[in-house]
Amino acid sequence: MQKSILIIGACGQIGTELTLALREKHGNDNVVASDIREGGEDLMSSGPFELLDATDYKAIENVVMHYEIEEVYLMAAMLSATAEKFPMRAWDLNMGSLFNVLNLAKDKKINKIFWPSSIAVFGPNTPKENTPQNTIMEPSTVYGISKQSGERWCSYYHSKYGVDVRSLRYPGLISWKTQPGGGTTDYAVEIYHKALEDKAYTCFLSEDTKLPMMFMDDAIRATVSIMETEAENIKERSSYNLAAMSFTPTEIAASIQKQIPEFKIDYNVDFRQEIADSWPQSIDASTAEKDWGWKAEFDLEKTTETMLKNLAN
Ligand code: AKB
Repeated sequence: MQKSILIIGACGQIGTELTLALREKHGNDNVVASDIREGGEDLMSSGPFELLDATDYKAIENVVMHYEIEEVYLMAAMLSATAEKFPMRAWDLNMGSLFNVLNLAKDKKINKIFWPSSIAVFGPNTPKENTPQNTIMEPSTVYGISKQSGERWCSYYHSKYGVDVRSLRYPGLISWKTQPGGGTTDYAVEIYHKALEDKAYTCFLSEDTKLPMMFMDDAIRATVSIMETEAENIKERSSYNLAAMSFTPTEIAASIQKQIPEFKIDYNVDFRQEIADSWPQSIDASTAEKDWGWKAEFDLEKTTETMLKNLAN
């Protein structure tokens, strides 16, 4: 069924691929991309685009009215590493933009919202392996605090005002079309670029830092799938745990070496190590599996093959 969709933050790592996937599914003209800056050629030329500041309620409302938007995907956010440098700016962007779309839905100007949460909602006191859907959440990062608060607000707007908001706790995302920016898991994308360019990579996390990760195709499938699920099956109105694979820098390097034997990794750990150390090592996604049928398709080997093949072209 065709519907009118707005993506805020469409030029970022997830937004770019999500926009292209939704245009494919719902028709180019029905999916309006927006961002504070212009994006790649594919995105700009394939459908409508608006320059839009996610913290400007009036500007978002104008776009929503103009295009008769029904669904909003809010992908604009400041990620974990940058947020540690600019705590107030991160809070203002991450929370202000969320309130803007929640209030549009509360006032019945849009019907449905997707908002991304993150494994960053968990903290140093959370069980690290197979982290459950509901457990201790004491995030120790600015980004994690904003995502955990956001989850509480989503749940509140759903129960008090009936807002249909859906959310996923994304792990680190690996993609070849658009690079991430400002995250702690970014190393798992940079490493493929450097493997092809220099046959060497200096990693800012230590060799045995294990983190939950996911290939972008799986993340997009999960996002489309949770948005297409019947409302009564969405039991978690905070956010769903989501999982595909977990690995360390040593393990991703070994998977690259199977294809580029001369590839070398060394380490120069920085402030991002402390962020990574506060996060889970693996995630239990059984609630998402049960409620709306989540199943990952990409493991580390398939991710490495796909990344190297596409980046080499
Ligand atoms: C980050 O590293 O900040 C993000 C995330 C895990 O949410 N990729």
